Amino acid sequence: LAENALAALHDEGYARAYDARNLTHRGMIFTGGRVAQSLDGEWNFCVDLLDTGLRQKWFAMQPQPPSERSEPWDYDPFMGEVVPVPSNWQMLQDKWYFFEGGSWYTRPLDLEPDPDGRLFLRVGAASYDCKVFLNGTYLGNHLGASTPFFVELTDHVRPGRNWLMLFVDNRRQADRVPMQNTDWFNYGGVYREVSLYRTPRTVIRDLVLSLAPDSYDRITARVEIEGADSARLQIEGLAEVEIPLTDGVGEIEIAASPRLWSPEDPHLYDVTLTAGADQVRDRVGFRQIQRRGTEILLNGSPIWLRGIAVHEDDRDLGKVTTEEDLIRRFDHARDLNCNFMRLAHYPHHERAAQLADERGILIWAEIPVYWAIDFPNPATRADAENQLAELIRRDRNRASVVIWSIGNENADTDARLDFMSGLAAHARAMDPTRLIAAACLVNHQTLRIEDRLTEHLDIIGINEYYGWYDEDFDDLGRIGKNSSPDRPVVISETGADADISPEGPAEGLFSEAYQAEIYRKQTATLAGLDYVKGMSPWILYDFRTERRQGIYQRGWNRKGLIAADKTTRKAAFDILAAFYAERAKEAK
Ligand code: GCB
Repeated sequence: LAENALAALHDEGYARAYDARNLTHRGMIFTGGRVAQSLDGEWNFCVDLLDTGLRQKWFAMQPQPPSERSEPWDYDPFMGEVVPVPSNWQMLQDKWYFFEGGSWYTRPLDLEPDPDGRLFLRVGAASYDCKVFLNGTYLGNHLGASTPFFVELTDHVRPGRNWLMLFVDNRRQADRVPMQNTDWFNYGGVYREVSLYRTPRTVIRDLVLSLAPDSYDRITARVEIEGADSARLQIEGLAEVEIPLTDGVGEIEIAASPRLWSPEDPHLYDVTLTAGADQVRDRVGFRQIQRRGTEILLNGSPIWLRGIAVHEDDRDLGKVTTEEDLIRRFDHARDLNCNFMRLAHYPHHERAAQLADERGILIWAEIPVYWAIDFPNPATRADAENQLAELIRRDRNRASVVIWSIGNENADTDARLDFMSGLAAHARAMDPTRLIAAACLVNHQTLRIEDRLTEHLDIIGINEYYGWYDEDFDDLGRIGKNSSPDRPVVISETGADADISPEGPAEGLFSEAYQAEIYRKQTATLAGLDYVKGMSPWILYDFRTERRQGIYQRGWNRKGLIAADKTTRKAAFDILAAFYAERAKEAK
């Protein structure tokens, strides 16, 4: 081997060069209303299990026709295999189905010189660790599979042809969020949109709008802007104000009584913010969500959450979200008579909450603090906090989003309590206008809701599978009686698998009839518990998961009310729809 190649092989410290975790929520810019240049489409692609590209610095290669090369190349970033972006590689070729590791995405960027402007790259989501290189320079890395991140390219681009490379690594690791063990498929790749944003020197980084706490006649507006002393905010038909800035930050209260957003009347206002030559837009609804004792109040009135849980998963596309898929999902929720949806177990595509805003569906949004993540590890904590901050910053103008959920089924250890109470405080500090929840624990010995985290939350989520994992269905009634929570409980999961394919059983576990019976018994029991203020059964569609390999599962969790084709409804669908119709009538 050539000397430098040998040196690279023996350099076990190579990974440290790419340790910077610098692509965080701090680099975000506000994108609403901006015109993006899409970088979706064909990218050159190569899987790289051994990190050869990082060791040999493939990102620093210069394009060269094969006939002119004097050395053999182990990889050619500039020609060869291409894949579409967005996509998950598992869905593209059989040989990549179980591939977990790093892969390289490369594409040219042809740019005009623009001395007065700034240029930002936005990656909608890349699973899980994404390192960004431009023209051979490493610009940083981002952790987290489901939140967007930005890289400012301004000082790194040259006029004409540039080369952008992303190294995307989906290896499951104990210190990640989530860790190795989950119940959903570990899709890898760049699976949401990639875009370029051009701005003037002045850049609007953030715009946050909401009703002031406890008020119906004052709106709080907070902005973060680089390169301006003031900004002009217009809320169509409601207000037009100047916001003075100190050190790039401005916060004001505006006297205004907006028409309130609600599931019955999901009214949105067109908003424009202008600072210098920069301008952004949004469509924003105004509402209050609060808790009082065991009540959840929307605009001051008690509400019962008629929900359904959903994953981002598709038989053909994996985790890639399309508008058609989202519309079908919301149509199914409407047919179930839902007013609520749990977007489990990680931040979904931002269009989900936008559609929920338009359609009047309340949203539980979540980060993947799932099961036994590495709670004592400060790096894991920093990662979780950043994913939470990225989610909040992305979606906090969505009136539909009423709950930030900070985790799911985590054992009640001291380290977990410290970690998750910290997350709850973090969420409240960033956003005092929403409720905080988590899927908490039941003590199976004492048959009570018992979890030290609950006192840090507004809503106690409970995942319970009485009649399924817990055989004695009547224990649910016992827990109901034994528990006396001082705040609202939402049954964040319940359900049973049903395999409705020809291979599925006619009765007993995994049959459609058994699932239907569980839904009958669950809804009857839960309706009688006065502190239960809603539910989001598990789950709308069957979803892919490596974990489920039983004869009726065959790689799928089959707790869907609808099969993986997203069309065929199981009997339990109508049972839940009827129950919710009844609840909706009672609420009137
Ligand atoms: C749970 C988990 C969810 C699983 C579900 C199941 O409690 O929160 O991620 O998929 O149970 O089907 O077991």
